[in-house]
Amino acid sequence: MEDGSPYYVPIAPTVVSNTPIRWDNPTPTHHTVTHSGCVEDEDSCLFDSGAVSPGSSFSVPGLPVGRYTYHCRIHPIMRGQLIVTDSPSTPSQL
Ligand SMILES: [Cu+2]
Repeated sequence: MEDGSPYYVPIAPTVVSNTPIRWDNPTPTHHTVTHSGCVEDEDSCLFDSGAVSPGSSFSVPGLPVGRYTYHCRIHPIMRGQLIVTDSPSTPSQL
């Protein structure tokens, strides 16, 4: 996370499925990491950090293959994307 655009750095990282993912918050303000599904449809909510305080971090144990958009509940302008693939060398076309 960063104070300025694009806020979530890198903006669209690619990670391997079922590998733990961590977001660090080095900024002086609280942020959240909220999967878009948590706002659009409760049933498709895969991760929602709640407020992550300055200097702390948020982790998920791993996600299935897919493309996940997420945002900060506190700052709606903060948006990011996460791409989860089977293999880091062969990104799947989604
Ligand atoms: Cu924020």
